Amino acid sequence: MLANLPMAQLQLFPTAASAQASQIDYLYWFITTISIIMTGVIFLGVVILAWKYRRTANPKPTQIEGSTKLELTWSIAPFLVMLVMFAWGAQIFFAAQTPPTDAMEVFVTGKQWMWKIQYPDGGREINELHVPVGRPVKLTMASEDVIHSFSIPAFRVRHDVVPGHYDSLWFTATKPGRYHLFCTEYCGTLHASMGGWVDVMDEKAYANWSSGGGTQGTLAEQGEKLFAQNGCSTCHLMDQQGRCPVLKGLYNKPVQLLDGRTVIADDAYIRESILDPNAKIVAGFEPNIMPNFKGQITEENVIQLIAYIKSLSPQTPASQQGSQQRPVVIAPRAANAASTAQTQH
Ligand code: HEC
Ligand SMILES: [Cu+2]
Repeated sequence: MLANLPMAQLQLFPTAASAQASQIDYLYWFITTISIIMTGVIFLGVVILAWKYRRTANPKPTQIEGSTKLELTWSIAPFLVMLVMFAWGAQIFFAAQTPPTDAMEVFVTGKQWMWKIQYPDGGREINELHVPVGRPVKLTMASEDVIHSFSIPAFRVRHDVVPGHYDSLWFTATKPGRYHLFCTEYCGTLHASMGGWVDVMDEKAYANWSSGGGTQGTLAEQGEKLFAQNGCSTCHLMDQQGRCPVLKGLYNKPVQLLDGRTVIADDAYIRESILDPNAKIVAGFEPNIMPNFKGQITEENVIQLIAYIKSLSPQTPASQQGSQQRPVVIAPRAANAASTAQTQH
Protein backbone atom coordinates (compact mmCIF):
# COMPACT_ATOMS: atom_id res chain seq x y z
CA MET A 1 0.00 0.00 0.00
CA LEU A 2 2.82 2.35 0.87
CA ALA A 3 4.56 1.54 -2.38
CA ASN A 4 1.74 3.39 -4.15
CA LEU A 5 2.48 6.59 -2.35
CA PRO A 6 4.20 9.12 -4.61
CA MET A 7 6.95 9.37 -1.96
CA ALA A 8 7.94 5.76 -2.54
CA GLN A 9 8.20 6.22 -6.27
CA LEU A 10 10.44 9.24 -5.82
CA GLN A 11 12.85 6.90 -3.99
CA LEU A 12 12.88 9.23 -1.03
CA PHE A 13 11.83 6.24 0.95
CA PRO A 14 13.68 2.89 0.96
CA THR A 15 11.75 -0.20 -0.12
CA ALA A 16 10.19 -2.16 2.70
CA ALA A 17 11.76 -5.62 2.58
CA SER A 18 11.30 -7.04 6.06
CA ALA A 19 8.36 -8.28 8.11
CA GLN A 20 8.69 -5.42 10.58
CA ALA A 21 9.19 -2.67 7.99
CA SER A 22 5.53 -1.93 7.25
CA GLN A 23 4.64 -1.74 10.97
CA ILE A 24 7.40 0.81 11.48
CA ASP A 25 6.33 2.75 8.38
CA TYR A 26 2.71 2.92 9.52
CA LEU A 27 3.83 4.34 12.86
CA TYR A 28 6.17 6.75 11.08
CA TRP A 29 3.39 8.02 8.86
CA PHE A 30 0.98 8.21 11.79
CA ILE A 31 3.40 10.39 13.78
CA THR A 32 4.25 12.51 10.72
CA THR A 33 0.57 13.03 9.85
CA ILE A 34 -0.35 13.98 13.40
CA SER A 35 2.59 16.39 13.55
CA ILE A 36 1.55 18.06 10.29
CA ILE A 37 -2.07 18.36 11.45
CA MET A 38 -1.03 19.78 14.83
CA THR A 39 1.36 22.28 13.23
CA GLY A 40 -1.38 23.29 10.77
CA VAL A 41 -3.95 23.80 13.53
CA ILE A 42 -1.57 25.92 15.61
CA PHE A 43 -0.49 28.07 12.65
CA LEU A 44 -4.06 28.53 11.53
CA GLY A 45 -5.04 29.56 15.06
CA VAL A 46 -2.23 32.12 15.20
CA VAL A 47 -3.21 33.63 11.83
CA ILE A 48 -6.98 33.67 12.48
CA LEU A 49 -6.67 35.14 15.98
CA ALA A 50 -4.15 37.75 14.83
CA TRP A 51 -6.62 38.76 12.12
CA LYS A 52 -9.68 38.66 14.35
CA TYR A 53 -8.14 40.75 17.12
CA ARG A 54 -6.16 43.13 14.89
CA ARG A 55 -5.83 46.69 16.13
CA THR A 56 -8.11 48.34 13.57
CA ALA A 57 -10.98 45.93 14.44
CA ASN A 58 -10.33 46.21 18.20
CA PRO A 59 -9.32 49.75 19.05
CA LYS A 60 -10.07 48.91 22.70
CA PRO A 61 -8.46 45.52 23.57
CA THR A 62 -11.03 42.84 24.47
CA GLN A 63 -10.39 41.26 27.88
CA ILE A 64 -10.53 37.45 27.68
CA GLU A 65 -10.44 35.63 31.00
CA GLY A 66 -9.72 32.16 29.60
CA SER A 67 -11.77 29.00 29.33
CA THR A 68 -11.14 25.94 31.47
CA LYS A 69 -13.07 23.75 29.08
CA LEU A 70 -10.96 24.85 26.12
CA GLU A 71 -7.70 24.46 28.03
CA LEU A 72 -8.61 20.98 29.24
CA THR A 73 -9.53 19.96 25.71
CA TRP A 74 -6.28 21.10 24.15
CA SER A 75 -4.29 19.45 26.92
CA ILE A 76 -6.08 16.14 27.18
CA ALA A 77 -6.71 15.47 23.47
CA PRO A 78 -3.00 15.70 22.45
CA PHE A 79 -2.06 13.72 25.54
CA LEU A 80 -4.28 10.85 24.46
CA VAL A 81 -2.92 10.98 20.91
CA MET A 82 0.62 10.87 22.29
CA LEU A 83 -0.24 7.91 24.47
CA VAL A 84 -1.19 6.08 21.28
CA MET A 85 2.25 6.95 19.83
CA PHE A 86 3.86 5.74 23.04
CA ALA A 87 1.98 2.45 23.24
CA TRP A 88 2.41 1.71 19.55
CA GLY A 89 6.09 2.69 19.61
CA ALA A 90 6.76 0.65 22.75
CA GLN A 91 5.11 -2.39 21.20
CA ILE A 92 7.34 -2.17 18.11
CA PHE A 93 10.39 -1.44 20.27
CA PHE A 94 9.87 -4.48 22.47
CA ALA A 95 9.21 -6.71 19.46
CA ALA A 96 12.52 -5.48 18.03
CA GLN A 97 14.31 -6.58 21.23
CA THR A 98 12.86 -10.09 21.24
CA PRO A 99 14.02 -12.40 18.48
CA PRO A 100 11.82 -15.46 17.88
CA THR A 101 13.13 -18.72 19.32
CA ASP A 102 13.81 -20.23 15.90
CA ALA A 103 15.92 -17.31 14.64
CA MET A 104 19.11 -18.32 12.85
CA GLU A 105 22.22 -16.64 14.21
CA VAL A 106 24.82 -14.64 12.33
CA PHE A 107 27.76 -12.83 13.93
CA VAL A 108 28.91 -9.38 12.88
CA THR A 109 32.11 -7.64 13.88
CA GLY A 110 32.61 -3.98 13.07
CA LYS A 111 36.14 -2.80 12.51
CA GLN A 112 37.53 0.37 10.98
CA TRP A 113 36.28 0.23 8.25
CA MET A 114 34.47 -2.94 7.39
CA TRP A 115 31.82 -5.35 8.59
CA LYS A 116 33.03 -8.92 9.09
CA ILE A 117 30.35 -11.57 8.98
CA GLN A 118 30.61 -15.07 10.49
CA TYR A 119 28.08 -17.86 10.01
CA PRO A 120 27.57 -20.82 12.37
CA ASP A 121 28.69 -23.20 9.58
CA GLY A 122 32.05 -21.46 9.60
CA GLY A 123 31.60 -19.40 6.44
CA ARG A 124 32.76 -15.81 6.56
CA GLU A 125 32.42 -12.70 4.46
CA ILE A 126 33.28 -9.03 4.51
CA ASN A 127 30.63 -6.38 3.81
CA GLU A 128 28.27 -9.05 2.46
CA LEU A 129 25.48 -10.70 4.37
CA HIS A 130 23.53 -13.61 2.87
CA VAL A 131 20.19 -14.50 4.42
CA PRO A 132 17.26 -16.68 3.38
CA VAL A 133 13.89 -15.09 2.70
CA GLY A 134 11.13 -15.59 5.30
CA ARG A 135 13.32 -16.80 8.14
CA PRO A 136 14.06 -14.72 11.22
CA VAL A 137 17.74 -13.84 11.50
CA LYS A 138 19.41 -12.65 14.66
CA LEU A 139 22.66 -10.70 14.44
CA THR A 140 25.04 -10.74 17.39
CA MET A 141 27.37 -7.81 16.91
CA ALA A 142 30.69 -6.73 18.40
CA SER A 143 33.12 -3.94 17.67
CA GLU A 144 36.88 -4.35 17.49
CA ASP A 145 37.65 -0.65 17.95
CA VAL A 146 35.20 2.27 18.11
CA ILE A 147 31.43 2.71 18.11
CA HIS A 148 29.87 1.70 14.81
CA SER A 149 26.22 1.37 13.96
CA PHE A 150 24.81 -1.40 11.82
CA SER A 151 21.94 -0.33 9.62
CA ILE A 152 19.82 -1.90 6.87
CA PRO A 153 17.32 0.79 5.82
CA ALA A 154 15.22 -1.57 3.68
CA PHE A 155 14.61 -3.70 6.78
CA ARG A 156 14.13 -0.66 9.06
CA VAL A 157 16.74 -1.98 11.47
CA ARG A 158 19.70 -0.23 13.01
CA HIS A 159 21.70 -0.77 16.15
CA ASP A 160 24.80 0.81 17.60
CA VAL A 161 27.71 -1.59 17.94
CA VAL A 162 29.61 -0.49 21.02
CA PRO A 163 33.04 -1.90 21.90
CA GLY A 164 33.15 -3.96 25.10
CA HIS A 165 29.93 -5.91 24.81
CA TYR A 166 27.51 -7.56 22.41
CA ASP A 167 24.68 -5.74 20.72
CA SER A 168 22.03 -7.50 18.72
CA LEU A 169 19.16 -7.00 16.32
CA TRP A 170 16.90 -9.26 14.33
CA PHE A 171 14.75 -9.17 11.21
CA THR A 172 12.83 -11.38 8.82
CA ALA A 173 13.55 -10.52 5.19
CA THR A 174 10.47 -10.77 3.00
CA LYS A 175 11.68 -9.99 -0.54
CA PRO A 176 14.60 -11.60 -2.36
CA GLY A 177 17.03 -8.98 -3.61
CA ARG A 178 20.09 -6.97 -2.73
CA TYR A 179 19.86 -4.24 -0.14
CA HIS A 180 22.36 -1.72 1.12
CA LEU A 181 23.85 -2.04 4.57
CA PHE A 182 25.64 0.85 6.22
CA CYS A 183 27.62 2.04 9.18
CA THR A 184 25.59 4.94 10.49
CA GLU A 185 27.88 6.17 13.25
CA TYR A 186 30.80 8.36 12.19
CA CYS A 187 33.81 6.18 12.93
CA GLY A 188 36.80 7.78 11.23
CA THR A 189 38.25 8.67 7.83
CA LEU A 190 36.74 5.88 5.78
CA HIS A 191 33.43 5.74 7.62
CA ALA A 192 31.56 6.58 4.42
CA SER A 193 32.83 3.43 2.72
CA MET A 194 31.97 1.16 5.63
CA GLY A 195 28.99 -0.48 4.01
CA GLY A 196 27.98 -3.34 1.83
CA TRP A 197 25.08 -5.49 0.75
CA VAL A 198 22.57 -7.88 2.17
CA ASP A 199 21.68 -10.63 -0.26
CA VAL A 200 18.23 -12.02 0.42
CA MET A 201 17.86 -15.37 -1.34
CA ASP A 202 14.98 -17.79 -1.67
CA GLU A 203 15.35 -21.04 0.31
CA LYS A 204 16.79 -23.01 -2.59
CA ALA A 205 19.34 -20.44 -3.65
CA TYR A 206 20.30 -19.99 -0.02
CA ALA A 207 20.76 -23.72 0.53
CA ASN A 208 23.00 -23.79 -2.54
CA TRP A 209 25.00 -20.83 -1.41
CA SER A 210 25.47 -21.97 2.17
CA SER A 211 26.52 -25.51 1.23
CA GLY A 212 29.80 -23.79 0.34
CA GLY A 213 30.20 -23.38 4.10
CA GLY A 214 33.46 -22.75 5.84
CA THR A 215 36.71 -24.11 4.53
CA GLN A 216 38.05 -24.28 8.07
CA GLY A 217 35.19 -26.21 9.62
CA THR A 218 32.21 -24.87 11.53
CA LEU A 219 32.43 -21.92 13.88
CA ALA A 220 32.60 -24.36 16.80
CA GLU A 221 35.41 -26.34 15.17
CA GLN A 222 37.35 -23.13 14.58
CA GLY A 223 36.78 -22.34 18.26
CA GLU A 224 38.04 -25.76 19.32
CA LYS A 225 41.34 -25.06 17.56
CA LEU A 226 41.68 -21.70 19.27
CA PHE A 227 40.87 -23.37 22.59
CA ALA A 228 43.96 -25.53 22.18
CA GLN A 229 46.17 -22.83 20.61
CA ASN A 230 45.52 -20.33 23.41
CA GLY A 231 46.17 -22.85 26.12
CA CYS A 232 42.61 -22.82 27.45
CA SER A 233 42.59 -26.60 27.26
CA THR A 234 45.55 -26.90 29.62
CA CYS A 235 43.48 -25.40 32.43
CA HIS A 236 39.91 -26.19 31.45
CA LEU A 237 39.91 -29.96 31.25
CA MET A 238 36.87 -31.54 29.72
CA ASP A 239 35.71 -33.72 32.57
CA GLN A 240 37.94 -33.21 35.53
CA GLN A 241 37.49 -30.19 37.72
CA GLY A 242 40.78 -29.02 39.21
CA ARG A 243 41.68 -25.40 39.77
CA CYS A 244 39.52 -24.41 36.80
CA PRO A 245 35.82 -24.89 36.08
CA VAL A 246 34.65 -27.50 33.59
CA LEU A 247 33.09 -25.74 30.62
CA LYS A 248 31.01 -28.68 29.45
CA GLY A 249 27.30 -27.99 29.92
CA LEU A 250 28.04 -24.43 31.06
CA TYR A 251 26.26 -22.59 28.27
CA ASN A 252 23.06 -20.80 29.26
CA LYS A 253 23.15 -22.30 32.75
CA PRO A 254 23.19 -20.27 35.98
CA VAL A 255 26.64 -19.78 37.47
CA GLN A 256 27.17 -19.14 41.16
CA LEU A 257 29.75 -16.40 41.72
CA LEU A 258 32.20 -15.91 44.53
CA ASP A 259 30.46 -12.75 45.69
CA GLY A 260 27.11 -14.53 46.07
CA ARG A 261 25.47 -13.40 42.85
CA THR A 262 24.16 -15.74 40.19
CA VAL A 263 24.55 -15.06 36.48
CA ILE A 264 23.44 -16.86 33.33
CA ALA A 265 26.32 -18.13 31.22
CA ASP A 266 25.18 -16.50 27.96
CA ASP A 267 27.35 -15.10 25.17
CA ALA A 268 27.93 -11.87 27.04
CA TYR A 269 29.08 -13.66 30.19
CA ILE A 270 31.44 -16.01 28.36
CA ARG A 271 32.87 -13.12 26.36
CA GLU A 272 33.54 -11.25 29.58
CA SER A 273 35.03 -14.36 31.22
CA ILE A 274 37.61 -14.52 28.43
CA LEU A 275 38.47 -10.84 28.02
CA ASP A 276 38.14 -9.76 31.65
CA PRO A 277 38.26 -12.93 33.79
CA ASN A 278 38.42 -11.07 37.09
CA ALA A 279 35.16 -9.22 36.46
CA LYS A 280 33.23 -12.21 37.77
CA ILE A 281 34.83 -15.05 39.67
CA VAL A 282 33.09 -18.40 39.76
CA ALA A 283 32.31 -19.60 43.29
CA GLY A 284 34.89 -22.09 44.51
CA PHE A 285 37.67 -20.68 42.30
CA GLU A 286 40.30 -18.03 42.71
CA PRO A 287 40.83 -14.74 40.93
CA ASN A 288 44.04 -13.95 39.02
CA ILE A 289 44.60 -17.53 37.85
CA MET A 290 43.04 -17.23 34.43
CA PRO A 291 45.15 -14.93 32.24
CA ASN A 292 43.52 -11.83 30.79
CA PHE A 293 43.07 -12.33 27.04
CA LYS A 294 42.08 -8.77 26.27
CA GLY A 295 44.04 -7.49 23.27
CA GLN A 296 45.24 -11.00 22.46
CA ILE A 297 42.06 -12.56 21.21
CA THR A 298 40.03 -10.65 18.62
CA GLU A 299 36.26 -10.32 18.84
CA GLU A 300 35.99 -12.71 15.88
CA ASN A 301 38.00 -15.32 17.76
CA VAL A 302 35.92 -14.80 20.88
CA ILE A 303 32.84 -15.57 18.80
CA GLN A 304 34.50 -18.83 17.67
CA LEU A 305 35.44 -19.75 21.25
CA ILE A 306 31.89 -19.11 22.42
CA ALA A 307 30.57 -21.28 19.60
CA TYR A 308 32.85 -24.04 20.81
CA ILE A 309 31.81 -23.70 24.45
CA LYS A 310 28.20 -23.61 23.25
CA SER A 311 28.75 -26.84 21.33
CA LEU A 312 29.68 -28.55 24.60
CA SER A 313 26.06 -28.09 25.72
CA PRO A 314 22.77 -29.29 24.30
CA GLN A 315 21.19 -26.99 21.68
CA THR A 316 19.74 -23.70 22.88
CA PRO A 317 17.41 -21.52 20.84
CA ALA A 318 19.06 -18.43 19.37
CA SER A 319 16.67 -16.10 21.12
CA GLN A 320 18.05 -17.06 24.48
CA GLN A 321 21.63 -16.67 23.39
CA GLY A 322 23.42 -13.54 24.43
CA SER A 323 20.55 -11.24 23.59
CA GLN A 324 21.60 -9.22 26.58
CA GLN A 325 24.22 -6.60 26.09
CA ARG A 326 25.82 -7.27 29.44
CA PRO A 327 25.86 -10.38 31.57
CA VAL A 328 22.56 -10.71 33.40
CA VAL A 329 22.85 -10.70 37.13
CA ILE A 330 19.96 -12.59 38.63
CA ALA A 331 20.46 -11.66 42.26
CA PRO A 332 22.35 -8.38 42.49
CA ARG A 333 23.43 -7.47 45.97
CA ALA A 334 22.99 -3.94 47.22
CA ALA A 335 26.21 -3.91 49.23
CA ASN A 336 28.12 -5.04 46.19
CA ALA A 337 29.97 -1.88 45.25
CA ALA A 338 32.25 -2.05 48.26
CA SER A 339 33.26 -5.67 47.77
CA THR A 340 33.99 -5.36 44.04
CA ALA A 341 36.04 -2.23 44.66
CA GLN A 342 38.19 -4.28 47.00
CA THR A 343 38.82 -7.13 44.62
CA GLN A 344 40.00 -4.72 41.94
CA HIS A 345 42.91 -3.47 44.02
C1 HEC B 1 45.75 -20.63 33.82
C2 HEC B 1 44.51 -21.37 33.73
C3 HEC B 1 43.43 -20.84 32.76
C4 HEC B 1 43.54 -20.62 31.43
C5 HEC B 1 44.76 -20.73 30.54
C6 HEC B 1 42.23 -20.27 30.98
N1 HEC B 1 41.37 -20.23 32.02
FE1 HEC B 1 39.37 -19.85 31.93
N2 HEC B 1 39.26 -19.94 33.96
C7 HEC B 1 40.27 -20.29 34.80
C8 HEC B 1 39.83 -20.18 36.19
C9 HEC B 1 40.67 -20.44 37.43
C10 HEC B 1 38.48 -19.78 36.13
C11 HEC B 1 37.55 -19.55 37.33
C12 HEC B 1 37.79 -18.20 37.93
C13 HEC B 1 37.15 -17.10 37.15
O1 HEC B 1 35.94 -17.06 37.07
O2 HEC B 1 37.90 -16.28 36.59
C14 HEC B 1 38.14 -19.64 34.71
C15 HEC B 1 36.89 -19.30 34.22
C16 HEC B 1 36.53 -19.35 32.90
C17 HEC B 1 35.19 -19.21 32.41
C18 HEC B 1 33.94 -19.06 33.25
C19 HEC B 1 33.55 -20.47 33.64
C20 HEC B 1 32.30 -20.64 34.43
O3 HEC B 1 32.06 -21.77 34.89
O4 HEC B 1 31.52 -19.68 34.58
C21 HEC B 1 35.23 -19.32 31.05
C22 HEC B 1 34.07 -19.25 30.06
C23 HEC B 1 36.62 -19.50 30.68
N3 HEC B 1 37.38 -19.52 31.84
C24 HEC B 1 37.08 -19.67 29.38
C25 HEC B 1 38.42 -19.74 29.05
C26 HEC B 1 38.92 -19.70 27.71
C27 HEC B 1 38.06 -19.62 26.45
C28 HEC B 1 40.27 -19.74 27.79
C29 HEC B 1 41.27 -19.66 26.65
C30 HEC B 1 41.19 -18.47 25.80
C31 HEC B 1 40.62 -19.83 29.18
N4 HEC B 1 39.48 -19.83 29.93
C32 HEC B 1 41.91 -19.96 29.66
C33 HEC B 1 41.55 -20.65 34.42
C34 HEC B 1 42.07 -20.58 33.14
CU1 LIG C 1 31.73 2.40 11.37
